[in-house]
Amino acid sequence: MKPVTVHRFAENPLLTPADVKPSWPGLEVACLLNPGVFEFDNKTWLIIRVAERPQQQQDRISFPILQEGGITIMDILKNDPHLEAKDPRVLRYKGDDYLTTLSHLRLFCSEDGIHFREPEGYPQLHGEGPLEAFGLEDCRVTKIDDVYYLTFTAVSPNGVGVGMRTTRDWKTFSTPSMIIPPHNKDCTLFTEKINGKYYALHRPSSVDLGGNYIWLAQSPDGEHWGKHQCLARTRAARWDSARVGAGAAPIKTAEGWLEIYHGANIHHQYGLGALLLDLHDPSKVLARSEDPIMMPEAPYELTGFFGQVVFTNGHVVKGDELTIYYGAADEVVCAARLSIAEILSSLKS
Ligand code: MAN
Repeated sequence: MKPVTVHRFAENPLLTPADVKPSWPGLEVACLLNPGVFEFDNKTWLIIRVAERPQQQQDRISFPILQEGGITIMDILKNDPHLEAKDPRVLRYKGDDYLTTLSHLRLFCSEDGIHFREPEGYPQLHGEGPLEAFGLEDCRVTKIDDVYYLTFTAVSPNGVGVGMRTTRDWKTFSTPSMIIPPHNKDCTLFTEKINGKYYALHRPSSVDLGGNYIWLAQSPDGEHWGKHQCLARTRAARWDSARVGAGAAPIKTAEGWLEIYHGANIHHQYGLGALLLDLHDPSKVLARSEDPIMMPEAPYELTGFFGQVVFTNGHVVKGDELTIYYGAADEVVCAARLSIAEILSSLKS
């Protein structure tokens, strides 16, 4: 496969946890992750996942969870025999699973797509109700007509599902609703209806049979989803052997819908590749990257809260220029520029 040139921004990382104020007294921002991206009010906006936890003491793990009326801190001694904590992102205690950080979604905007600031007067989006008690993660934004559809991972003791909110002005939002139940994430809507139907990509996880594959769904109204089809599976012994998931909304090109997706191998190394889907019937996969387009390479991608990760779920398209915004090492927000024509041509070779 012809390699694709990836121009990482010289200013990377664009935002780090030190740039962001905690949302709650007693918490600190541990990581910034995986922004959704949209254009609004002549600016580029990021909706960033801000992951927080209390300052950590040497002998214990502390993490917040949302409960009616606010935040409760769980505090567990590291030598507690009921604690299983091998992964920095998740832990198991007395048979229940928890996240080590609590994430919410925060808006940042920029005139030049490089220097971002938190504007005044826009709300933070926090988990609401029992299906969002462990927070909101990895929001995709798709604009259809004048409505922005936010699809994100809603995490709770009930599992990991796809939540949705919609907005027109980024100040008022529809009531949260879970559009696809657990276990499912990495959901993005297509930017327009196809044959009169809304389309979305999503990623169920099947534990005993099947795996972490990218699926396609249709909807009459953008909220109720059905006619599910499996589009792309993991590929044994490759860069995307363990799990695959959609990134941001597919990009409409003359050759088909171009989707930048993430793939992880068994070593939890996350890279990016592309899928090309038929314009009129996106259940037809026309091409798929043999090799990754982008793998963790830069120091800020190799080490961090969870190293060896490049993960994108937001971009800006200007002609042939694709600017992806991405989470690096699950800790900082970065950007890179790629050519759409080059990606399409890599899919042919
Ligand atoms: C999962 C999600 C992402 C995260 C990657 C890498 O896919 O939790 O948010 O970036 O893992 O840790």
